[in-house]
Amino acid sequence: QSGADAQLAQDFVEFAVDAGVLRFGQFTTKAGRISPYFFNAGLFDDGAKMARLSEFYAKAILASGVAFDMVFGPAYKGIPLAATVAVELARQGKNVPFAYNRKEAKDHGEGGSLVGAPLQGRVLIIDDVMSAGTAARESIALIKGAGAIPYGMAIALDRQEKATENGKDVSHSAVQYVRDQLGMQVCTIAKLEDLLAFLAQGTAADSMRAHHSQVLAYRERYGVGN
Ligand code: OMP
Repeated sequence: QSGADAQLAQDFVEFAVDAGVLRFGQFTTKAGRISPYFFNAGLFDDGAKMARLSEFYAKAILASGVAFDMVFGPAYKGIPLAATVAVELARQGKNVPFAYNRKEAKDHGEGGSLVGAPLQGRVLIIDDVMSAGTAARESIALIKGAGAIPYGMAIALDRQEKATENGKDVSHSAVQYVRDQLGMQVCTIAKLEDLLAFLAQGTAADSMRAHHSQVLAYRERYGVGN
């Protein structure tokens, strides 16, 4: 992480905590882990927050240098993300088509489960969080099925924890799998390590520092290195 990326990550963690999107307590993740923190992107719930969120994504995407011909937002949470990130990318001089999917295939009207621009070329998937990687696998299959290339992935938070395969923990994270095994570029605004840095710093409120040891313990149990 360069200095600029680290600063962007810290600003983002602070933004997410202030917005109540990143919370501390006891949560059960999709993979069934009890987590002391949870990132709920659905709580970026007004125009100003969405505008700021899409700026973070666009900055992280453009700074990563990832190549892409279009963006794709997996239903449901990826849909507003892909739309607003496409708007922000256009504002920053890179106008690309965007598409998203429905979870339920329509049986009338235009039909099919894909909406928006045709899926073609190098597709950048825009999603919220990657934990164990289930959601990522679904999007990748969908893009390949349409004959396009799942080329990159942009996410807000990399939880840097062990992926699961057939219900079992494996030693690598979902991000590492997507990057190393599938050869895709993954660009993240912030990672678990940025959250830990935020919680450890002196300027964070005492209540935040109190969560530090719990998040650290969670990382001991489920975390992976870079
Ligand atoms: P995987 O599909 O296992 O990678 O988990 C990603 C999904 O988990 C997200 O799309 C969310 O539905 C959910 N999730 C969060 O939104 N925030 C978190 O902090 C943790 C999870 C999770 O359940 O792991």
